[in-house]
Amino acid sequence: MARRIDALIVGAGFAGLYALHKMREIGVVAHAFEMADDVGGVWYWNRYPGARCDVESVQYSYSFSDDLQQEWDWTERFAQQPEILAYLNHVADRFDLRRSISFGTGIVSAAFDDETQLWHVRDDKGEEYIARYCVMASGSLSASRLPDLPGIEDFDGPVFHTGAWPEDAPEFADQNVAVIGTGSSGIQAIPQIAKSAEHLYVFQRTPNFVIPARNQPLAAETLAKYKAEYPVLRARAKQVGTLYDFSETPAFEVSAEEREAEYQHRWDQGGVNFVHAFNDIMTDLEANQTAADFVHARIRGAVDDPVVAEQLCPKDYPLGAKRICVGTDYYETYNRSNVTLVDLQESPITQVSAGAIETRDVTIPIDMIVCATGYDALTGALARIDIRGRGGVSLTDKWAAGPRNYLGLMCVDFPNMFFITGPGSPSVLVNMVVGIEQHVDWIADCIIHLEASGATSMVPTAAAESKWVQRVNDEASKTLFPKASSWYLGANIPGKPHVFMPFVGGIGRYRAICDQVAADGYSGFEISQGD
Ligand code: N01
Repeated sequence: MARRIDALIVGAGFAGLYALHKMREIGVVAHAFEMADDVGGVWYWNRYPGARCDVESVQYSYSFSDDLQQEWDWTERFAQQPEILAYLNHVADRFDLRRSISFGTGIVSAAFDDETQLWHVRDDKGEEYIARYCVMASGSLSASRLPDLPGIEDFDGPVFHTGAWPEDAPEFADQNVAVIGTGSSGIQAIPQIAKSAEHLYVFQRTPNFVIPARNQPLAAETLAKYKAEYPVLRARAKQVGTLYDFSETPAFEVSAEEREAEYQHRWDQGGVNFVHAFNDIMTDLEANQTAADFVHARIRGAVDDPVVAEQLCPKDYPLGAKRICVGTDYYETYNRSNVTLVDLQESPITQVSAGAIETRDVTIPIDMIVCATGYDALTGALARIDIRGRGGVSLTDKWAAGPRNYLGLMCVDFPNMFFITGPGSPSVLVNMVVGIEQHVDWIADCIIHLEASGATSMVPTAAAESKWVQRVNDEASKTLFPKASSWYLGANIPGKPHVFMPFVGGIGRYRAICDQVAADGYSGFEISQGD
């Protein structure tokens, strides 16, 4: 017999855990389903060497409980994966969440019953559940993607994806290792693997801009200061996401020397703060070029071989239009005698054989392949579930030409199904934890409203949805973001429609819009009352 749940939550990462806690807090019977054997979401799976967050640990953490933020001691400026995973385990224990999570259980389908206005959900063990609400906390960057390389099935060594890294870490010593991909994951893994591999070959299709992390242990006084100032810092983070030093000055309003000094200052500080040196870097191509030129000069200064340095300089897209990367000793790693950069733009991969990767010009003996090839971002995890709304309409069909929803939160024909940090919301463009808390709090208020008014379902109107989709597009087109073939646009997935998915207007504006919608009695939504 199908088990009845008020709110069914898919995923037990940052989003699923907080959603579960919040649902309990508002008195809703909730249960979460998690494919992995434990909590953590992407931080469970991304155990690759060097994995760490590029948002400062004191900010990449929950704000919903002051006791939690006071009792947890971060040890580094940018936390490593094991520390973030330990934190999420602590949260799960501290708030007694595990008893409401089914681990090792994937949700495979969810179908809305038009008559009962309830969701019928099935897991991969064939169990069925009936839920009033579905909260999709399945992750924005969780559907990992292996590259379609000819002959890869014939390779006789191990093939790993950074986003599905085995718990028993592979040994790189005496191995010729290939890393394919130079996004955030590859950039973190490459310097670590280089330290022990016999030889590391980095297969680069597109170079990325890599800003030094300047990671360091978090001094006790710094941590204490953060904790003391949390009320102010968290309130500000609700408006801006991560607390960067956002400049209000356009790049050409200062002299070339001042610009250079500002870039140098931020480069020395480390981290994504670099991108906010001037307020028009993401809107004005010429301003952007000044930042790109600065990074190119740093690359040329760091890499001994001038040919390799040029291959590492991104020149085909604006800085920041692909997710900026933050690394440690990334460029310097190419000065090691056991590291070779293979530029796939000059010589693409033609074949993988049992013990080698062949490019157009060379055959490279390889023992192990590490794919740092990214994700089917924002929609991939949802597409793996057969989701059918009113009248049996499938979410995959509805989104065939690109994701459509209202506020990034809900879709026409999919009543009572909430998406967390999905397309159409600030999502991956802001501190994910801040985005998650905003979404979950809004959803909780919405459910309180629905329950109090005896409503059975809520769904956006077609007009509100269309207007929001247009707005997301319009906001993106004012920026340089669409000028790169990035996963923001779905460009990394063959056949995926090229639509800029996140809302670029910022978390503060987004929050105000969502709050206004709620204050207006959930304007843009149709709410159905029970019989
Ligand atoms: O994935 P990516 P990622 N042959 O898609 C290449 C977050 N994150 O896992 O650009 C050869 O960015 C592809 O090349 P190209 C963060 O938001 C955060 O690194 O398509 N190459 C690219 O170089 C990040 O942005 C953290 O030409 C192929 C790479 O693989 C997001 O996750 C850490 C290929 C994929 O880069 C995703 O990052 C890690 C092929 N067939 C991740 N297919 C931190 O917090 C793909 N590529 C620091």
